Amino acid sequence: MRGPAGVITIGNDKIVEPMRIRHRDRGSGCAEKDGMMEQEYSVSSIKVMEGLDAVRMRPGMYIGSTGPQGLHHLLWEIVDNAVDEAANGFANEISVTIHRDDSVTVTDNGRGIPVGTHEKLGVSGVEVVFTQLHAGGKFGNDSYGYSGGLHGVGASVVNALSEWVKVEVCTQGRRYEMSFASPEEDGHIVSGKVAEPLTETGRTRKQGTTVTFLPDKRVFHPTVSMEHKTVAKRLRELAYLNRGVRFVFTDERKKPEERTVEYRYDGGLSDFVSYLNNGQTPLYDAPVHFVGESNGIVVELAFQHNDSYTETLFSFVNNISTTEGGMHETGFKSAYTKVMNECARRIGVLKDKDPNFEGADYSEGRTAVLSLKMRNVEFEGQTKTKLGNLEAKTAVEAVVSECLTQFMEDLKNGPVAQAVLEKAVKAAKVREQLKKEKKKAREKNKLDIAPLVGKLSSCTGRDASKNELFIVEGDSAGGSAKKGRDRKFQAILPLRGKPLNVEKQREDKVLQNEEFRTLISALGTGFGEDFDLSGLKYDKVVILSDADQDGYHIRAILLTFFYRYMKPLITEGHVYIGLPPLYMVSKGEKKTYCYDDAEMTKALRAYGKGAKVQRYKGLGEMDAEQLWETTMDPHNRMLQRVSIENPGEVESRVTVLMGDKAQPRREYIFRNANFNKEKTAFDEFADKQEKKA
Ligand code: TTJ
Repeated sequence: MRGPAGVITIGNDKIVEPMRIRHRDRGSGCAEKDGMMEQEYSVSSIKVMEGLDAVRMRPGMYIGSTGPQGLHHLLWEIVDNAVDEAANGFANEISVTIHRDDSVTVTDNGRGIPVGTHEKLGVSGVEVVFTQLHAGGKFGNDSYGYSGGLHGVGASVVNALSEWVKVEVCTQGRRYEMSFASPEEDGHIVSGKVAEPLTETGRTRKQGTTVTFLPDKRVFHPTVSMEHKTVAKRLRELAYLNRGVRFVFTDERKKPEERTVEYRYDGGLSDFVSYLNNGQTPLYDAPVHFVGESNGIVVELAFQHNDSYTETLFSFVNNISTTEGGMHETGFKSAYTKVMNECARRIGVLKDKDPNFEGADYSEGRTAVLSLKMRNVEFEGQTKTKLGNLEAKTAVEAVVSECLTQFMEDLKNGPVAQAVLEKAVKAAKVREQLKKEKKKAREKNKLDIAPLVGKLSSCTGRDASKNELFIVEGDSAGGSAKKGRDRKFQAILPLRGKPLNVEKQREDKVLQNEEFRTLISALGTGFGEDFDLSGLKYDKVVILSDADQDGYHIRAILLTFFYRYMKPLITEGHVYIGLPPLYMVSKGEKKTYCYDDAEMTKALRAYGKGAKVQRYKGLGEMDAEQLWETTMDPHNRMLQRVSIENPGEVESRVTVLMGDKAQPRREYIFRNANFNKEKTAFDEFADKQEKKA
């Protein structure tokens, strides 16, 4: 960072600087003298890349969707061009008008799209901007300090997806007009064709660009009518982000008295923060606000604390909202915490022996807006609204460190420093208190849990590496399991009814649930943060539930419980699903257990005449011997081991592997027939985890 020169203003003072942001890093930055304009940004500096039909073919690739969002995107593409002109200091008024026929007009009072002829292409700048994909000053030149990321280059995209476009440019005393249209010719649509070439239509004292377009009904569904609220909200936001620029929004569909709204905020982000804090009680009278520059990145920040406990942070990069956060937010928080801790020590709020306050202590009740202007933006994340550029973190850290330190060291800002630190002191106290209470609660629960083993039928063997715990659905199946088991190494825990679905509960509620407490105490591992695998008293924990919806649900709940509170139990491979057969086919003394319909049909055929089928609707229908034979006997049974496949991919896609000594044929049948046929508890579980992640 190049010293305090980058700082435009700081603190509670009203900002009176001109709106122009200069980019000192590049020799060929924005023009500072009007006379330089032509050299700085000539028609030939526009590079050409692609044709328009591609846009018609695949609108989604360019504007995301052909629904309402895509429709509004058209407007933002145009508005961004005007905002760029304003942000670089060449315009201070932008108006947007929605007409009754759903066409929209955007006007600025900037320099005007070039009307001269493009060197290589031999057509006017206006034509290049509206007919060449990716044309615009944003690629390969320095006429603008930054560009709006994916935005602001799409005038040609708008043309391609509009029924018609009209452009008017006023510059150097003359008015020019041009229009485009997308007519249907020979059964297919010609996108964005020149309808009337660029013509000088008179003299004028005005300056600027006016673009009117009608979104194409053949592209957008269900409507080409833009929503008042959406447009108003974005224009207001842009007004906050572009201090001093006047945005005039007219909606001709409204009653005359509601037709026009104006947004202009000379305080910029300060005003934005005040607006967000509206209805709250601020802890000091005006937002802290500064702008700085580091390494070609312009960083602007405003914040103000209120007496609530919630943090509000809005961040933007090139006027685009970064709702998923990213590097700039990371840099802001780390620098903020560092500076405030230094401040706390200097003032003596923190003594030598005290630990630092944490980021969360400072963010309570803090409303902040962070806005960056930079080049080569990389958006990441699920909705591409997370800033990925590492240099943004460095730049924000540099600017915030310097500006915030300077601000906090200034004696006249003492009240702000005091309010911020007082808030942090309280927050840290509450945090410590909560930590203690949580610890106490956990210890209390540990004690409470000890005697709760009543329902468990434990095994006699003491070798944990051989022992198995069967969690069995229902008392009657539990009874059979108790009778049928090998008590040397098999313990039975019957579950009555459905256990609590832990996903919907807080930890303390889960602990009050008797089924889970019994389970936790039976396993001997503790749970949650205190989980300790070395205490595990069973090598295998087998869930035995019916092959019906209820059974699947119980399974899903138990797995979720293990996943949330005893994850290593799953990752270390101790959790299994017991698989009881669905049918028994018998004839006289002979019998075969079948695990799906195909197997059953095959057995029936093999036995021939006189064969009988019994269908097991639930575990309860099997007697003790049958349950042992089919589901519990290690030599015969089928178990699935539960594991988490590829934790990096999704937090937890739970996969089921065939385990134990099951016969390969059965494995095959199971994997290919049984599980693929219907949505299982595992799928439900995995779905849920996926959704959560
Ligand atoms: C071009 O080179 C001379 C100085 O101005 C540059 C320019 O393109 N300025 C400009 C473009 N101002 N406003 C626009 C613009 C405004 C709207 C509403 C729509 C479009 C596509 C561009």
